[in-house]
Amino acid sequence: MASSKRGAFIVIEGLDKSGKTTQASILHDRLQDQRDAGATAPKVVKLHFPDRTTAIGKMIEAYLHSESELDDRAIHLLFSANRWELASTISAHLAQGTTVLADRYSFSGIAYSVRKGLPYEWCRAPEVGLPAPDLTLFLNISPEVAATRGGYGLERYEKEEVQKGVRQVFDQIGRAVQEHGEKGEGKWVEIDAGKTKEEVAEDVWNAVEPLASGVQGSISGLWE
Ligand code: DGP
Repeated sequence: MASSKRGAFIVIEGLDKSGKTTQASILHDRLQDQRDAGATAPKVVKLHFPDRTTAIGKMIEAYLHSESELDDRAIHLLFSANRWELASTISAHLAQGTTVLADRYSFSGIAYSVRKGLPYEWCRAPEVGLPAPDLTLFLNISPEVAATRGGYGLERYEKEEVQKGVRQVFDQIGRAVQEHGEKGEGKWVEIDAGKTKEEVAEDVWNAVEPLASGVQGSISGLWE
């Protein structure tokens, strides 16, 4: 890896049951294999948001399990704070040349809360300035197909009508990111997540490979 390169920040987004966690794991292993092969490939770390291990993450988990009720704005800010808790860790990894994979990020934050009726700009505001992804892979699946994948669990948002609304907001975010270009938001690539696991993994890899050895330039703040 050239010393001027920093690590790439890659985000995987999508509805519940779109295969994000599976694909993040396959991608992580593939990047790790590259490194194990002795090449000068970057280190790689994988994160999942919400990170349920922190004090804030535990409050989020209680909410998702319907063990607590919170005002829509309060839970929105907790999800955002949960990302801010890890912001400096993400930036440090990237600066050290480590590739960072995140299973969900700010786009989920906006999509799930706008679906509840909160204003888009209000939802976006607390995300501004977080480390900006270089690439967001949106695993695109219809809410109907997602609902057939092993069924939903018991968590708060795992209902087809909720997912339909979330999907609409994701579409709006994707269009906005694609229209604004890459500055401060990174690139948004839609992946057809209705294909087989192996096919999706291949499409994911094709999008990620150009960034797999690191990227040039400093880390920007999201929407800055
Ligand atoms: P997951 O651990 O990826 O299954 O996510 C748990 C649930 O939380 C899932 O239904 C999506 C939702 N979620 C993830 N991130 C956010 C966020 O930032 N805000 C809100 N409101 N919901 C989120």
